[in-house]
Amino acid sequence: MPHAHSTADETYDVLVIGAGLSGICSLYHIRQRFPSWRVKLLEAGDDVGGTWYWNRYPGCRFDSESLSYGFSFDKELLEDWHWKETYSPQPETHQYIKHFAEKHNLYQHVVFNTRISSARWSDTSNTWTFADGAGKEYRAKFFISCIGFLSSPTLPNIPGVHEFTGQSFHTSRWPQDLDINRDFANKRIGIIGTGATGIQTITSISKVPDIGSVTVFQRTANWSAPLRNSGITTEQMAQHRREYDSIFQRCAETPACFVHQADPRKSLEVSEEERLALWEKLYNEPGFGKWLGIFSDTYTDRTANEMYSRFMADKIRGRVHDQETAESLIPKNHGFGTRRVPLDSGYFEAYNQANVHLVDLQKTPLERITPTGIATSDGSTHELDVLIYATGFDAITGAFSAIDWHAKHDRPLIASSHSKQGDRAIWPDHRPLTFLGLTVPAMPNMFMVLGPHQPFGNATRSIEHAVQVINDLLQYCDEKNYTYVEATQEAAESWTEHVVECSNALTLMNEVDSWMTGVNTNVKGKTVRSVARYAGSAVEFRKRCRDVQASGYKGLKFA
Ligand code: N01
Repeated sequence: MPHAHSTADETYDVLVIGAGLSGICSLYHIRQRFPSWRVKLLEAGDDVGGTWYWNRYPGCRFDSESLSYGFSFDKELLEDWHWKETYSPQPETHQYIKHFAEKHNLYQHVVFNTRISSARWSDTSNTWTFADGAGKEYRAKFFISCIGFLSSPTLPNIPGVHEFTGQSFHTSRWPQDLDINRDFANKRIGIIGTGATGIQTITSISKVPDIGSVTVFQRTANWSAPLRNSGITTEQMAQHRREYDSIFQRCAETPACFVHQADPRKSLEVSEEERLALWEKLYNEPGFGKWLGIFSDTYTDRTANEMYSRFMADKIRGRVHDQETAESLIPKNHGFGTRRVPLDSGYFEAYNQANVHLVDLQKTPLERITPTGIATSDGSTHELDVLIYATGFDAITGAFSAIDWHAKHDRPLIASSHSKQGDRAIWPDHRPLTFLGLTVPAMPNMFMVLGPHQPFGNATRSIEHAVQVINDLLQYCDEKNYTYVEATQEAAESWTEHVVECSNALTLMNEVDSWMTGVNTNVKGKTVRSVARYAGSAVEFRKRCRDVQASGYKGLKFA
């Protein structure tokens, strides 16, 4: 633990860590429900927004419907806010979160530029003490972790990453004052990574009128399909406002809280004509339907998945002129939808430009970053002026690993660079152990929003639910005068077992390495697959939370 320059002189009732949607939503509801409580929110950045604050790369936007993403409890804001696009771009979403925070006077409760580096539990006072990088301390009875599951960026684990002398940065650390139309003119841009972020970034940068060249370094080809975004006029927005109730109701009924629901039929139950008709219809519609709205067996039945993957591969062939490039862009090692599918706005067409080049790292792997570019195994060096790392995140556990945890009995949460005591870690091998994804044994008085083992999907919908469950539990503690709540080891083991069982249903997804299955070549120790999220549907998750609540919080111990 770093030396503290100052001592916590105040004990907060609740500390929230992280000012993204989760943190802002938590802060709002705690202020509403416990007006007299001392509450603070600590945030590493200099504004609210979280994901939508940090990810300012060009092209960053929702690929779930804007209308399904706002806070459903703020009816006034739903009435006022005009989503300008069906899939909102990052600046607009960031503005939405800032506006919400301003409207509810939340800024005054946030301490910005404060990155927590250590946390220590005290059994004597039943409090947590947090220290930031400068050694300033904050003490709290309860804390809510809102630190995000895709918030800890990673750079490639290859030689020379810090040797490049041109401009280089990770997409989630995009320079705020960079204007691509001005600053990228006539520049040779290199991008490593073709996940959802890489695809959005590459598409946007390739459209810069005076761009010199764009060279994409692709290790794994990624499926993608057209987003089909469009603007929302004032008249349309007025109509949409009348639909909010039914939109949120639909989200409440689907497994991942999106508006899309799988077609209950199996792929081979219908004629080829009917099958193609559904696929074509969904392909031509906006949004995730083409991932989540198709036949129910597409991600469990290998033949069904292969058929749909062939359909999608042909779509890529139709979008890319050079068929050798098209073949490099079509995934061969995983079927459509077995990794998180990005939706694009002209990604594959970008490769039809003479100044956009694809380097297929399956054929010529990266050797090293040099001061002037990237060297690949065929002996070439790709000379670059700007190098962009769209290389993703130390997902799920990364933001936790960045903190030096001293939980009950001084146990580390994760074996990490901070702590060599791997065998005592609560999450050995980066494998989470949680109760309902909301709390962790040996971490008393700690709650997580969008923590591991919660359902992921439409983030705002999951956040609202988790915040409500946590607030109910805080109220229960308050009413009973409990100052201590902790998940039992048995309850956490049983929940984690259930999470793993549910994930077994995702047969084809489980065979693929990705951030969702916990593998990351850039992070030491993340070589073994683990289960990140609750795959048993958000509907079932909410039911299980209700059951625990109704049982008087069986699985938690109080004092
Ligand atoms: O990260 P990723 P992301 N050498 O991990 C490559 C959400 N999101 O930031 O596939 C070479 O998916 C890596 O290659 P490989 C969404 O949930 C949402 O793009 O590991 N390449 C991959 O191509 C998404 O899933 C939106 O072989 C290396 C890429 O970098 C999640 O965030 C928009 C490498 C990383 O892809 C993460 O997306 C954007 C190396 N050493 C993101 N290391 C919305 O639209 C990594 N790569 C809402």
